[in-house]
Amino acid sequence: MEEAHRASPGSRPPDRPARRADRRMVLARALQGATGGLTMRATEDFVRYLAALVVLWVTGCADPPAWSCSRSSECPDEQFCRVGECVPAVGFVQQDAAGADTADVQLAGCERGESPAEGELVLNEVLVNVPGGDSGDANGDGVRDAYDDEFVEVVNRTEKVLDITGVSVRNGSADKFVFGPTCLEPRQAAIVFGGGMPAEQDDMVVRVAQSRFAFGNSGGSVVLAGPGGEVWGAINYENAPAEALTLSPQLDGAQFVPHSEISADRLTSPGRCAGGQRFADGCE
Ligand SMILES: [Ca+2]
Ligand SMILES: [Ca+2]
Repeated sequence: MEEAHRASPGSRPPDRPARRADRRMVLARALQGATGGLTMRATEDFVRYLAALVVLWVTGCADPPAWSCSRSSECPDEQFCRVGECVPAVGFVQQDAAGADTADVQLAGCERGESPAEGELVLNEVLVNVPGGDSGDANGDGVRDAYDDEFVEVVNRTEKVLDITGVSVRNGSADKFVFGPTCLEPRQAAIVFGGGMPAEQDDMVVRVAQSRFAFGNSGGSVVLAGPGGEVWGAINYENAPAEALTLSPQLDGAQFVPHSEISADRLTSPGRCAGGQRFADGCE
């Protein structure tokens, strides 16, 4: 069932062989013009020889590095794709690699931000059961993936800059991501995706989990914890629907509901209000 939603690398459009034959014929004609005396048959044999050399070069000499990936389905079993590298899916890595390249990183943390008080940073949306089809491509990398597209959305619901350094996201009691030195602007969201290569966005903080979330669909809990381990937000769920669960009302509700109950035509809204607006503009 999972595989049905992934791109099949072996499938090709029906007209692909014909186009390839056309290209080969064009190349053959060009070579024939260049070599003058060769027959079309000899030229085509030469093209096949060149093609064989290319295949040998690609498979024998130019294998991409084993760690290179853009999504977890490209990694070996028991690994997942984290910011372009296949890394072990289990085991926490104490490093915010995704944050290392962002401009707001300071060694001492976010010096211009305040440490959040309880309730100022809110766990607002989680996706633990990725929908099928294009609507499941929450991280926007072009492929729906049952692990990579899981996400946790937290939002600064204050009008001040918050220092979220050391804040963690957990599956149950297991840390899956700890923020490195990070400033979160007023009414800004931070999204942690399960894997892959999510695109950077200028109005939100985007990160990738340090070990695979692997949230269970049948039940579990997602926890937001402060730097000292204090629980700031949590959702305990059973039989999660194939869509996100979001706070109702957004940002200050006491319960989580299926996303489509708030926004009928959207199953997820990572980094935005359920209706698609920026949090800075208000969700009403
Ligand atoms: Ca995706
Ligand atoms: Ca949202």
